[in-house]
Amino acid sequence: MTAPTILFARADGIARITLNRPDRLNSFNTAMHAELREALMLVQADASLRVLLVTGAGRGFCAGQDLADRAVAPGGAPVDLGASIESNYRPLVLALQALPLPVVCAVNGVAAGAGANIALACDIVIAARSASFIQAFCKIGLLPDSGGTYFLPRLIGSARAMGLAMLGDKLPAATAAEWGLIWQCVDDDALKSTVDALLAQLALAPTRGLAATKRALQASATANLPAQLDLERDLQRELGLSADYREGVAAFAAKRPPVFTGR
Ligand code: T3D
Repeated sequence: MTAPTILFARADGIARITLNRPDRLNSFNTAMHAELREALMLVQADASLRVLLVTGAGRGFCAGQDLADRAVAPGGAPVDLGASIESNYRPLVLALQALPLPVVCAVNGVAAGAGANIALACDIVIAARSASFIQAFCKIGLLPDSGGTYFLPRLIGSARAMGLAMLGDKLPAATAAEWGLIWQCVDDDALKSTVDALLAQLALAPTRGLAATKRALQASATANLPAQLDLERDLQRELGLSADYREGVAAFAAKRPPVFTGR
């Protein structure tokens, strides 16, 4: 029996996905894409979940596409990479972005190629100090995919995006945090406790409000100010009817901590 390419667990409102091909630095093969897709569908359908964690097993986070599945010797039969992106990477990025709950990515080691950009598609990225981000695509004649050309310039500006994408240099986690590519870089031995505390916090947060926040911040990438103000109005109207808003205001008035249910 082959080992699962991802590990998936759910408890106390927290879903955890661990990419699980450590001997290949958790690079993506077809099976891993399929198992990941299925897990994300389960997360999407489970209303009890309040937060999702994505991380990697072993010393790496994810080294992008498994290049052992791309035996394209010069002169050999070509591979349709567009089909691979259409059926695997594009739906994965869109699924992570569309989940109506916060997605935390714990980058435990090197994140290269699509692995780096899948991390950036998550909402809050925390990396271990020994981790790094590599836009490895240019080393094999490709361009950054999985949203790399979208996320990079928005997060760190065109100059840094261009440099990373064209040179494929290893960006240490500390520099990634300094540049604003990720939320936080922590010492390796603090990664687990930091992430666990964050997950516990988000599992008790007003999930609908966070989902609306995520949606509005994503929309701002392409919206003008009037459109963004309209979206804020519409989402705030919905949140004003939520149980968590009532609880938040009641708790404030009573000078007690709120007990949010995610509804
Ligand atoms: O194809 C499509 O569908 C289109 C979409 C493409 C998306 C992409 O992601 S393209 C980019 C693919 N990824 C890469 O080009 C990165 C390749 N890997 C590396 O450059 C290096 O492995 C790292 C910089 C990530 C880490 O280096 P290092 O020195 O820490 O580790 P290593 O020794 O290179 O790797 C450890 C093992 O993992 C090694 O196997 P071995 O020698 O112990 O048997 C290595 O071959 C394997 N490995 C690492 N990355 C991949 C991989 N095996 C298959 N595919 C990989 N991407």
